[in-house]
Amino acid sequence: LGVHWYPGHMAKAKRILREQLKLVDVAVEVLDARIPTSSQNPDLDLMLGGRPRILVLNKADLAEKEETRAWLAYYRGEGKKAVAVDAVRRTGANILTRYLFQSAGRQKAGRIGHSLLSKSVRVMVVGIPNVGKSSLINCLVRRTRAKTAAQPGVTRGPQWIRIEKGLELLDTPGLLWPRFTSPETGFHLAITGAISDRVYDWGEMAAYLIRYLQEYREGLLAKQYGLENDFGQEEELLKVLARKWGFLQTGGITDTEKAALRLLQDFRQGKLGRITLEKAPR
Ligand SMILES: Nc1nc2c(ncn2[C@@H]2O[C@H](COP(=O)(O)OP(=O)(O)OP(=O)(O)O)[C@@H](O)[C@H]2O)c(=O)[nH]1
Ligand SMILES: [Mg+2]
Repeated sequence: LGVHWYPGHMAKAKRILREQLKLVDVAVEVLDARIPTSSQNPDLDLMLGGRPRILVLNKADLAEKEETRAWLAYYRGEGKKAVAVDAVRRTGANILTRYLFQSAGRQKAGRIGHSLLSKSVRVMVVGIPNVGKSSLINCLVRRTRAKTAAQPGVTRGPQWIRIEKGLELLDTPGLLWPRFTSPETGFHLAITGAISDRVYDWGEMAAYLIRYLQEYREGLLAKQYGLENDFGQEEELLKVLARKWGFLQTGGITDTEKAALRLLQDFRQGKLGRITLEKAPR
C-alpha cells in the first residue's frame, strides 16, 4: 500500500522552501477541510520555526459545514488563526487577507493602489499536493496567475506573485512527508486527491470510501445512485455500480476498476454532497 508516493521532486521542493523561508513574514498552511488532520504536514513545525502561521481549511465547499465550524473552534481554542475558504468561489478570502496583515504585525494601510506600506508582507503558501494552494493565491489576487489543475504536482518550482494590496505571495509545490502515521492517513490523502492515482489501487481506495460511507452516511450511496440498498461487500457494490454504468469488459465481466474510479471522481467533485472524513475533536 502506498509505495512510491514520496517522489524525488518533493525532497527538492522542501530544500527550496527552506531557502525561501528567510524572506517570509507569514506562512499560510493550506489544509483540506475534509481531512484536516491528515493534510497537516508533521514536518512543517520544524521548518517554519516560530514564524506566524495561518491555517486555511480549503475546499470548505466540499466539507460538512458543521464539522468545519467545529474544526475552526478547535484551532481557535488552541490559540491558532484559522479560516475556512472556498478558493474557487472566493469564500473566506477577505478574512484571510485581514489575518495576513494582522499576523505580520501591520494594519492594512489602504485600499488597492493606496497602500502606505513601504514594504509588502511576504506570505508563503504551503500544503499538500492538490489542496488548492495555487487556487488560493489566484483567489487573493483576483485573477489567474498561478497554474492550477485537478491533479497533484502541478506547481513545481517556487513562484512569487505580487499583488497591489501590499502582499507578496509565494506559491510552492505540494509537499508530503516520507512516513504516514497511520494507513488511514494514506487513504484519506489518496481519496481526496493529494496522492497521484498511479500510486494507490483504485479498488482499494473506493472500498475504503464505501466502508466509510456505509458506516457514517448510511443510505447515501443508495440514494445517490438509485440502488435498492448500499450495504454488503464493497466489491459487490462496485459490481452493481459497474453494471449500472455499463462498465463491462469482454464477456460481460463488470469492470469494477472503472467503477471505482468513477466513484472516487464523484466524491472529489462533490457529487456525493459535503463529506468530512475526519471529525473535529470536541
Ligand atoms: N471545490 C473546490 N475545489 C478547489 C478549491 N480550491 C482548489 N480547488 C481545485 O483543486 C484542484 C487543485 O488546485 P490547485 O490550486 O492546482 O492545487 P495546488 O495545491 O496548487 O496543487 P499542486 O500545485 O499540484 O500542489 C483544482 O482542480 C482546483 O480547481 C476549493 O476551495 N473548492
Ligand atoms: Mg499549485
